Amino acid sequence: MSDPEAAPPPSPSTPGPVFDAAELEAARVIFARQAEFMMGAAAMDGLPAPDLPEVAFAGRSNVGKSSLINALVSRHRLARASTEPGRTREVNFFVLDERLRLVDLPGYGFAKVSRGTARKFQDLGRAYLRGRPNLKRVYLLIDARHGLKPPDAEALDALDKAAVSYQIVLTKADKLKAGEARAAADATLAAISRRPAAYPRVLATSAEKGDGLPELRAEIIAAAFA
Ligand SMILES: Nc1nc2c(ncn2[C@@H]2O[C@H](COP(=O)(O)OP(=O)(O)O)[C@@H](O)[C@H]2O)c(=O)[nH]1
Ligand SMILES: [Mg+2]
Repeated sequence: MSDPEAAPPPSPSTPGPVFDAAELEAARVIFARQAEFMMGAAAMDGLPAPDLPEVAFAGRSNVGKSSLINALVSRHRLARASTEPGRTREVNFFVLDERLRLVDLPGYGFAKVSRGTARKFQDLGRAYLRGRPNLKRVYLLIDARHGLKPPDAEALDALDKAAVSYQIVLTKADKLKAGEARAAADATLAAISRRPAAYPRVLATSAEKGDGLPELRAEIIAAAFA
């Protein structure tokens, strides 16, 4: 017998077990605890000791990495957003609840810096992704309005090659209608279906409105402490 109250079938972008209320709440509580900026590193030999699990946020410049980190921890200026470019050239480490680090990677697709400088940042990002034993997952951010672009495909290739587990997160979903954001997530999931290191769930988020943040917090906790 069909139940008129039953939830609609899951969207292809959200297969598998979704988090239950207790898991979402546990993640919310951790992300409400103390979050602080630890350090920025401009070279591999400046990284902190790999003594806590880390999850890293990667994506093109302006995709919303810093805004998403701020929104996850409900702090407006923890990871500085766009206005302070110096910081964006380093690998920035934030410690959450003294048990997990959130890592803001240099953006790729720089328009305003020289090719040589851009390469240097990207090399640092790549070196971090390849050589970090405590890196549990990378969140590759994609603007929900634009979808995967050639520079993103390069980043995905590098992640697949490094065999680092990564999950795609769509940003700025508030700029789309709900149905459009869902469709963008489904299309992105279809586009990465054959990529070996891609986690088979795509989240649509908004740092501005909070969409998808409870689920992303739960994903991060699950990945970090699995
Ligand atoms: N509407 C909207 N704008 C956002 C969102 N996240 C970031 N932005 C804007 O996008 C721009 C770049 O964000 P930023 O976090 O600095 O990107 P980053 O370069 O990847 O760190 C800023 O103007 C943000 O205000 C979002 O969820 N919704
Ligand atoms: Mg930033």
